[in-house]
Amino acid sequence: MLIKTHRDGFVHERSSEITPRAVYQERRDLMRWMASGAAGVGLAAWAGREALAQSATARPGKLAPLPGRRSAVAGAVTLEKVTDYRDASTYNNFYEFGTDKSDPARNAHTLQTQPWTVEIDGLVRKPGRYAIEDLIKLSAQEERIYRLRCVEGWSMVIPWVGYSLSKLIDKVEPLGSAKYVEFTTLVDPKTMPYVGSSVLDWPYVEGLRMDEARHPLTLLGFGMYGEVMPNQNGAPVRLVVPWKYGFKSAKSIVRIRFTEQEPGTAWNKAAKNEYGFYSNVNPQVDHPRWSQATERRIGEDGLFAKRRKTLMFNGYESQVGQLYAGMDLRKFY
Ligand SMILES: Nc1nc2c(c(=O)[nH]1)N[C@H]1C(S)=C(S)[C@@H](COP(=O)(O)O)O[C@H]1N2
Ligand SMILES: [Mo]
Repeated sequence: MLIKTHRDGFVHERSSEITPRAVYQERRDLMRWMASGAAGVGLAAWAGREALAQSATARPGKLAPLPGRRSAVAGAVTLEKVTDYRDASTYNNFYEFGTDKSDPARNAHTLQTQPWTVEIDGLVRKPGRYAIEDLIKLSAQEERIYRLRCVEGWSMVIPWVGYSLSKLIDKVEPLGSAKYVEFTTLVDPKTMPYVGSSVLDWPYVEGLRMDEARHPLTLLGFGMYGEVMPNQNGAPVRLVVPWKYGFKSAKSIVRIRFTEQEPGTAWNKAAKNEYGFYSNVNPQVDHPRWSQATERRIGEDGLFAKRRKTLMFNGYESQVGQLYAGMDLRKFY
């Protein structure tokens, strides 16, 4: 067991024995522990007050709990304050439902997430149409607190629930010729008011290089804050790639395709010189229209809230830096 604390505020786990938890998870455990009768009388009284005081924040969104989740946190967690559920579920980018940050929370209730299947095809031994229920059960759900930093300069800290995309990749057995993974998301004009607009070339498509897709930090997310994913955050299944700008984290995925060529992606098609295929968070490479050196943490607004310094690879450099060894990150932005 070895915990290494970095100045970037991260704890890097070196052992599965260590299971740091978000505070609200501890609250749940505390209540469960009390219900089991394990607490002594004095302790029970104290724990009862604690549980009462804290239960108000359990299931913050009042959505269904995500079945089968484990409280253990895998990979890196940040010790920074978790963004309020309210902010994380009302300040969103999901252009299918509008381009204002408040549009997805207002409009995404129309999204039909059941039934839902994900088509897996391309250069893979086990292609097929996978039901969302089977995907959820494919591997143990883990809670992971990741920063997500948007290309526009804001960030959040969110407890995601899901498992490493690599678990799914291993299961479907890509061929040796597969070098990239393409993610296509839903286009449904009946429920998505903006897919008729020309703001993007629909469907919203994203892509990762195979080694990025297989990296243990790359999360296939089914929920957040212990609950199923809110529609506006990309229900029922989305990517979370924490060292890349937020737009790489495709929401409401319907197809995963394994390819030999680098996939064309929605934002790259929309503005090639502004959004590259890699889109790694990099404070040294400015967007053509603004600096990427600092960011605003959602929930820390106000006249005197200081902007934070953006960290290389969003703070995940020690885990993902080697993926880009020798690459010119100004060219491959
Ligand atoms: N299908 C789809 N996925 C998407 C987007 C989108 O417009 N459509 N926006 C992206 C952008 S720009 C960001 S910053 C993140 C935002 O995720 P969040 O709202 O859960 O924070 O989702 C990404 N995934
Ligand atoms: Mo974004």
